[in-house]
Parts: sequence; C-alpha cells; structure tokens
Amino acid sequence: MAKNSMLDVIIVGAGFAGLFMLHRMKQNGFAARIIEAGDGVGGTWYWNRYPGARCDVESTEYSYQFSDELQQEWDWSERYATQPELLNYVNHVADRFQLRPHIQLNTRVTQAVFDDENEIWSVSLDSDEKLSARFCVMATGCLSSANIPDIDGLADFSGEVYHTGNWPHHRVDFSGKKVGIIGTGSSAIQSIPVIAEDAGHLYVFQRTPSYAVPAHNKPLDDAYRAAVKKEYPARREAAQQTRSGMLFQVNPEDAMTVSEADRRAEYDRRWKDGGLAFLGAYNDLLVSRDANDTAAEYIREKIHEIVSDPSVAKALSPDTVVGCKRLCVDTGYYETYNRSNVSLVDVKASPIERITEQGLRTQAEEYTLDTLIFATGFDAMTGALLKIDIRGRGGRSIAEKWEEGPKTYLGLAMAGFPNLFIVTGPGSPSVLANMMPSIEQHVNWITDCLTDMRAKGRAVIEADQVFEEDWVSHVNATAGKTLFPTCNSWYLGANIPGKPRVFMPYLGYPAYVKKCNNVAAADYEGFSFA
Ligand code: FAD
Ligand code: N01
Repeated sequence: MAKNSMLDVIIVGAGFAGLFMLHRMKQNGFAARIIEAGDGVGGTWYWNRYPGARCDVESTEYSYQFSDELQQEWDWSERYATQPELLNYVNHVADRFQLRPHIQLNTRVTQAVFDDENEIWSVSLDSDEKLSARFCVMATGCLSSANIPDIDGLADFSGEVYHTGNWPHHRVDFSGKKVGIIGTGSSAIQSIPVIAEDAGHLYVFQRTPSYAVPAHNKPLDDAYRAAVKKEYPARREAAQQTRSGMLFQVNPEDAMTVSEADRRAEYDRRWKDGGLAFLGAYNDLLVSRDANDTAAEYIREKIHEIVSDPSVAKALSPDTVVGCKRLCVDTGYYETYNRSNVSLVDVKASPIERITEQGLRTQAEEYTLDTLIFATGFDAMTGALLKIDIRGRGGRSIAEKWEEGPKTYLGLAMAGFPNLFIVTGPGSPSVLANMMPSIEQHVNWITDCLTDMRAKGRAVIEADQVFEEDWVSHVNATAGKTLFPTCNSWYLGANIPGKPRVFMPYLGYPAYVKKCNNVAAADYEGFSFA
C-alpha cells in the first residue's frame, strides 16, 4: 500500500462499485485508494454468506461488462450464481485488474469533512489514520447497513444470533437445533428452504408475507455459455434499453385489455420460465391496481396449490401490491412449509413481546430456540452514508441535510457537498434496475467528469441547489404516479422506525442514462465549477 495520505480520490467500499471506480481511476492516472470495513473485497457478496444466498438477476447479466476479456474468460456455472461463486468472481476481478495494492481492508471511514479553505476532503478512519483527497466517492452500498430491530431482551438470549447480512465465515451448524428466523423478505426466502433441511425444527416468525416466484435455477452448459459469450455486446446493449436493465421482455399490453384466459396463459408462461420476468407480464402491473390484483391473485392461487395446509397457505398469502416491495425469487420456499420440521408463526396476529434467555416470546406463546436469525433487512440506501459523519460546506452534516429524507442531484451528488459523489445513491434508479449496469454507468459518468475537470483545469464541482430541488421533486412525482408508495417497503424507508417516508430510488431507467449523458454534454448542467 502506498503510504501517501494525500490522494486524488478516496473511494469508500470495495463492492462491485468501489472496485470498478478504482479500476477507472487507475486507468486514468488518478491516485486513488479504497477504504473497506470488511477484511475482503466483494461488498454484498462478502457479507451475505447465509445459506442459499445467490443473485436473482441472471449471472450472465449480473456481471461487469466493461471488459470483454473478463466476460470471455469467466464461466458462470448456474443461471443464478451462488454467493461463493460471486465472491470468487469479485476476487478474480480484484486480482485481474491489480486492484489490491490500492485497497485498505479492515478499516472503516468514520468521518469525511470538506475543508472550505483548501477545498479538500479530510477523511478519518477507525484506525485513527487521516487521509486527504480532492474527491470522495461513496461506494458504500444500498444494502450494506444491517438492520437489527430493537426487540427487548436480545442481550439475554443464551443461544447463537446471526444476521443474514453479516453472516460469519464459518459454517453454521443447524443440525438437530431449534432455529428461529425473523423476517420473510428475499434473504429469508432464500435461506429458509436450505436451513430447514438441516434444522431439528425451524420457526419462521413472519410479520408480513412476501410474494415469491420460482427461480427455476439450473446449471449452465458449455453450449449456452459459448452462445452468450458470442452475443455479449448485443445482449448488453439490448438490456440497456429496458426499464429493468435486464434482458427479459416486458409485454407492452395492459393486463385488463386481454381476456382472463390470455392473462392466465401469460402468467403461466412466466411462472414456468421463472425469475423477475414475472413482473414484465403486463406493462401496467405497477401503475394499475386492477392489473396488479390479477397478478397477486395468480400468485396467491399458486401458494394454495403448493402449500398443503390451507391455513398456512392463507397466512403466507400477501394482500399487498405485487412488486411494490422487491419481488422475491425462490427455490422451494413455499414447499418448505409442507415439512413437518417447519412452523410458520404469524407475528402480526401475535406480535413478538421479547427475546428471552431460552428463545422468543410472542403474545401467544414462548418458543425455545438454540439459534436466532435476523433476516430483517437493511437501513437501505441512506444507512451506510448516514453512519459516516459527512460534513460539507460550512461544516453542515449530511444528517442535517437529509433530515426530511435524502436529497441529491441525479443520485450522484449533493448541493453543499462539493467533490463528493455517490454511486447508485438515492435519487438514481439504483436498486430498481439491474445493479451492475447501474453501477458501471455511475462510475463511468464520475470518471468522465473528473477527467473533463482535469482537462479544463477545474478543481471543484458542486451540484446546484435549484437543480437538486427540481430533481428531488421529479423523483417523488414519478414514484407518485405508480403503486410503489402504497406499501411499507425499504424503498420508502418504512422498515426503519423514525426514518422519513420518502421513495428513494428513481423510477426511470433507461431514460435516466440519457439524462446523465445530456447533463454531461451540456458542460455538466446543474453543476457549478470553481
Ligand atoms: P456493496 O456491495 O454493498 O459494497 C459496499 C461496501 O462498502 C461494503 O463492503 C461495506 O463494508 C463498505 N462500507 C460501507 N460503509 C463503509 C465505511 N464507512 N467504511 C468502509 N467501508 C464501508 N442486486 C442486483 O441487481 N441483482 C441481484 O441479484 C442482487 N442480489 C442481492 C442479494 C443480496 C443478498 C443483497 C443484500 C443485495 C443484492 N443486490 C442485488 C443488491 C447489491 O447490493 C448490489 O447488486 C451490489 O452488489 C452493490 O454493490 P456496491 O459496491 O454498490 O455495494
Ligand atoms: O430484507 P427485507 P432482506 N419483527 O427488508 C421483517 C436484496 N436481496 O434482507 O415486511 C418482525 O426485504 C420484515 O417484515 P415487514 C433485495 O433487494 C436480494 O430479505 O417489515 N419482522 C421483512 O419480512 C431485498 O429486497 C436477494 O413486516 C421484522 C424482513 O424482516 C433486499 O436485499 C436476496 C421486523 C426484512 O425483509 C433486502 O432483503 C436477499 C420485526 N421487528 C436480499 N423487522 C436476492 O434474491 C423486520 N422484519 C437476489
């Protein structure tokens, strides 16, 4: 590791975003360093090692496209790669592009303060070291700040406690044990079927049921891989034109304009194919409640077909809007409730009272547990950023600026915080699209901006307040035209008590990419330079 403490760019986080940012900085001759809290690279895929963890965007799409050599040499083994395979991939990228000498692991950024006079960022680390840089890039992740709900008695529990987003590196042994899992979002839905195979008994504490569609995961063979490799450029280009950043087709028809039989055939086809493509069945699924109800009813019927006990099937059936929270993609989730060693506990009907020394007590019953798993999600999109004491002009903190919810220009930058960028920040499509192209687009935009500034002898860039306000209004207005704000999702911050209820990601891929390009082409419209 180079010892200089004055850098051009400090990058926080060594996930997919931070690593690509570092690569682009190296390529363009900027002195950059990544600071990463974990003791390895990979971000999401370093931390989320729970049983069954894998991506829900197909591996051949959930991967970098910036290097054709990388695309050609990497062989994905399954339709949806497992966490270990994704972690191998990230490590391969770190080695292949010689990134490691510029990555400082096991180090957390605690504070970043903009020095108005000298126009540099002063960054404090939990190692007591201080670094300075002209630019800071926050690649801290949207789903990297684990949420453990405040339930009385947690400290009293004598068994093992885990959070899916902070899973230990060793194998956790569930065999013969009484295991409790709180939560039924994507992480729980992936891990429950795998844990149930080993556990003596698994209690699933469900507050709100989620919709899940089958993954139909499968191994990829050589012929398929070769075909994809040949078509990579065209596939990537085609995916760029879709609203999800993924290749699946969105049916241009509206759900209520076709017959019930046709609708069922379309849902059947998508259910059989598996994956997030289910949401592309009709164009209006996330804008029309009537349309959405048809998809919701279809999934509820499937749950009743799969789950043998009708009362359990009923408890597993959501009555909310499909896709309003992220749609879960499962392998054998609903089938797991037909096992005799799995019990669903409805903690909406009978809320959790406290965790005890022996287990967990709801209003109705006490459960003795050896192991308790929190699959309770994340303080999404803003959590990791707000954990850092980031102070912009005049010492104003990001916590003050975001008191009523996150405010950014394009999800990339903030008024009052010069020379600081966020990768896939709130106000950008981010988690609503395939994250890999979203990350690459942001990193490329930031890199172009920095090289342009260098060429023009500009030292400081800052988002204009008025443009930021307009953008925030536009992001809210766009979400307001859809069904997204109608449920208590983490997109809205509704999963964290006291968090302002604001729809954080921007519903606008791929037009957003054009918008960013136009801003750059208009000499960074909406930004000021000093
Ligand atoms: P991260 O991978 O979250 O990396 C951020 C890094 O920053 C972390 O390593 C963290 O330790 C570090 N960090 C944060 N704060 C600090 C600090 N103060 N100091 C030092 N280091 C810090 N997206 C998809 O598009 N498709 C999928 O299939 C998909 N599957 C997912 C599955 C799971 C289980 C989860 C949790 C998320 C999934 N996502 C998926 C979203 C996923 O987060 C992104 O796809 C992507 O991995 C994010 O990369 P990133 O580099 O932006 O952030
Ligand atoms: O977290 P979540 P996650 N008492 O927030 C429950 C990505 N991801 O880690 O809905 C009882 O979705 C909460 O209940 P409720 C993906 O983007 C992708 O599962 O608030 N329950 C909910 O059931 C995903 O959306 C994959 O009522 C409590 C659960 O905990 C995001 O990460 C896999 C509770 C949290 O669900 C987050 O997913 C994994 C309490 N006090 C993750 N507090 C793929 O498949 C919370 N809950 C690729």
